[in-house]
Amino acid sequence: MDTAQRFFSLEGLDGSGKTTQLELLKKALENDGYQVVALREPGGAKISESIRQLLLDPLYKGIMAENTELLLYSAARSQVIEEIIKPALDQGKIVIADRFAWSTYAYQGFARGLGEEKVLKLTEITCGNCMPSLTVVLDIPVGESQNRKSNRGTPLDRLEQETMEFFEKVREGYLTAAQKFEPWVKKIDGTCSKEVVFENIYKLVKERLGQ
Ligand code: T5A
Repeated sequence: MDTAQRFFSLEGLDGSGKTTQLELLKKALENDGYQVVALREPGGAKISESIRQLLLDPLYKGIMAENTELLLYSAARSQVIEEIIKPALDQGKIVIADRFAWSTYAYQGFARGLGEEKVLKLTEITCGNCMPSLTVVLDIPVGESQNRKSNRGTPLDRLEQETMEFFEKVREGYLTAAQKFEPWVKKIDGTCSKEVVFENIYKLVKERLGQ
């Protein structure tokens, strides 16, 4: 099996349920006998986690330049690819990422307005052929994302403090990716119950693993 076939990512607006589903998927695949590495982006390696702190710190709201943001997300990704993802895939493990390159496409490409072309060019430099064979977008309306974030009761990070208009564009970016980059990017309804969302993700992942 091509190594990239064992690489999956979950995407969606903040609070769309990625972390919840990542844990369920990891457990299910381990029960099936796979070794699974799960990570979050930005993060997943020491250097990438340090970059995450810079990126999400509300202190830099209104200060961090758009290109700086784009390049920092890419730098964090480059490190986790080399240090964690490629070695794990080479060892025959499954890798599941809570966000990956399609976040940059939706947040920086669409919502920040940096454009598809620029982001895809940079993704090529950052990831090469180390791209997930399947990305599942958990689609929820922006209002639902806001509700889930406020129910969480913790302070909002720099990105979470963006406007409704910004998040509408993020959603549009994800929906565009799911249309244009089928079969690598697939959208599912993230407003269903956690159990139903999980069944849908698991089915897609098993299909991609050829089972
Ligand atoms: N970013 C990231 C970029 O701009 N560019 C990039 O290239 C990258 C990689 C990262 C931020 O950086 C931005 C995007 C982000 O703003 P993050 O840590 O990924 O931040 O932050 P979030 O996506 O905000 O993570 P969250 O943990 O808040 O959201 P999740 O993981 O999607 O949601 P989860 O599973 O924690 O669930 C949230 C709540 O919803 C409930 C859960 O119980 C929980 O309370 N829930 C459901 N409720 C009802 N029905 C369901 N089906 C539910 N599923 C979960």
